[in-house]
Amino acid sequence: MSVYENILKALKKGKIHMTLIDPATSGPEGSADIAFEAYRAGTDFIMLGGSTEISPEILDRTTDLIKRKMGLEIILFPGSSSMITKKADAIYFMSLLNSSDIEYIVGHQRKAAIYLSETKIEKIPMGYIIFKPGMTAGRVGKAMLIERDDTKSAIQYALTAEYFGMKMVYFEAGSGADKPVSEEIISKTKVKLNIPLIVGGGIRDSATAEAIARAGADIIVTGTVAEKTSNVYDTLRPIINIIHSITM
Ligand code: 1GP
Repeated sequence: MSVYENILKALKKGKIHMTLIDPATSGPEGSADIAFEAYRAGTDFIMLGGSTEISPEILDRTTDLIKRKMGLEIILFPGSSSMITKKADAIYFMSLLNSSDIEYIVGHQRKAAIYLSETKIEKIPMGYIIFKPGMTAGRVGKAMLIERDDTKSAIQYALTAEYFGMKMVYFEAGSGADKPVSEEIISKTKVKLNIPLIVGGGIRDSATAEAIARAGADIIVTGTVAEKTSNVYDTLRPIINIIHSITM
């Protein structure tokens, strides 16, 4: 089964959690440690990447170390065309739909396409949409940030992704954001959307994760919370448990 099919299969049972790990922050060994603790805590998939440039060598090493520790599938979440390792299972072939810079809509993607065609890595087309405050991803990607109450733009972009044939939509508030994307925007988008909705940025505790999942997010991503704690298992376990308990 493909990674995407595994995601859909997992979603049939309920909401899922993905752990985002940025090797630029944690280094290869630190990233592998976080991945293993997140796996023990029940995370469903590992996402690897971020907005800060990481060399393919660091990504290769990080992926090797993670795979040595456990069998969760690794999906790349690249910030640029060079942030790719063929050792990963899949890549979000993502377009930052609300960027003001064509590079982030189709430029990096074009540069990576031939290389990707020569690897076995699975490409998962995904529409990436950044909301205020946007943080580093918003700045680097030159996003025309969507206001926290601009439901109409959110739905427009999400449906555009679906009608382009993308397989997922990602609503991003930015890593380390003070608040995640609003529940109202998530719920009003979800009723119109026919592809899985990923929500990330600013989710740090189980109450927030529950609210985001109940609003309609199918996949909840956390990153910073695991990087900042000294006990990844204890921190992630309640967040993941509550997400898995929601089957709506
Ligand atoms: C960032 O959505 C992810 O791309 C995760 O955000 O680091 O705030 O959990 P956090």
